[in-house]
Amino acid sequence: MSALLNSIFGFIMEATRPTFPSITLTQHLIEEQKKHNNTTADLRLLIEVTSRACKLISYHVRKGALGEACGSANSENIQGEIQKKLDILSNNILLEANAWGGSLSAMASEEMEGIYLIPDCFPRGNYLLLFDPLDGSSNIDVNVSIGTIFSVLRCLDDHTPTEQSFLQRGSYQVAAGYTIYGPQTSLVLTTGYGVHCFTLDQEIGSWILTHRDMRIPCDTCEYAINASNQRHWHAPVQRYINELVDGIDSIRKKDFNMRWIASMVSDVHRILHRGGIFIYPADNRTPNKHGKLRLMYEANPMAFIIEQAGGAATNGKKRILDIHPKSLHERVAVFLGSKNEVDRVTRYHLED
Ligand code: AHM
Ligand code: MG
Repeated sequence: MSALLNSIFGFIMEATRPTFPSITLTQHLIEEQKKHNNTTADLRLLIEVTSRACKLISYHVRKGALGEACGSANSENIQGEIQKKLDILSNNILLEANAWGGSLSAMASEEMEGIYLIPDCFPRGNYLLLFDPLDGSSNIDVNVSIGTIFSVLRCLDDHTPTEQSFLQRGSYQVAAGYTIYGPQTSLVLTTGYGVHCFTLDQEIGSWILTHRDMRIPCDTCEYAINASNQRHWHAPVQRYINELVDGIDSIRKKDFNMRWIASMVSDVHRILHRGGIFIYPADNRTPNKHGKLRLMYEANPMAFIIEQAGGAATNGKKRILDIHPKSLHERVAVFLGSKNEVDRVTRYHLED
């Protein structure tokens, strides 16, 4: 009888066992610290607090039209873009969550013109945090995946940090990540030792490691670009995309597929999972001639993640992570994803 009970119990245990070991974000960060000595307690706290804030943003995103935060805020950010209520709410959630922890000195965001100094009533720490609180926010009201992108730098100033303290090359980032609010809520993170993806277990409220050491294949048959801007593109982009469109009839000798979600986190997330190239080029328009995306809190964190996963990221001519920023909200052309494709389109620019 007890043998029978044992085997029934064993069967139930086996049937209900998760198919992946449940490593939480906290465990993962502690293990990284043990292995690489790169994730100080302050950095861990900062990543945990930021990812906890993202759970709250995820909650508001999921509420959609049932919540209070849908629709336009009837205001513009520093880039002259119309802000959604959720842009502002997400920005405030990240500011409030990160103000008191003691690991940060200042923050900067797509939604704020200047930097945000940690108020005097809280301790100041050794790191700087940059974020795009809700990237792809034009998609909010139509229920398409959007996300939060963040980048962590060391604060090298002994004194009160200024905008200048943030203007460090992307290669100096100590951590970068994004969360994607889609059918699943996921957090993708690098601290310089590979790229790992955590899925939010909604029932228990924890980030669980679900994809360790993500790798981007060097070759791909998928590209992502807003093709409606074609008439504005520069010659190297025209040349590259024309070849992809002509597919098997071009020198590429294979057909390509196009995907454009108009939400960078979603396009990058797909590329991390199955390869591809994402392009937002500079073009002939003013004021967009330097590209649309922002270097410090969009291109840099994504470039760090992509490179850590074996891909490449350039502005068409040089590595994004080597660009020395001149201002907080600087824009940059972006070519990132599968290495062989990024190398090719970069070569086309250098040959031009
Ligand atoms: P945002 O930060 O104001 O949301 O803008 C960035 C977004 C990216 O997520 C996306 O790749 C791009 O803008 C889409 O641009 P377009 O509207 O030209 O398709
Ligand atoms: Mg954005």
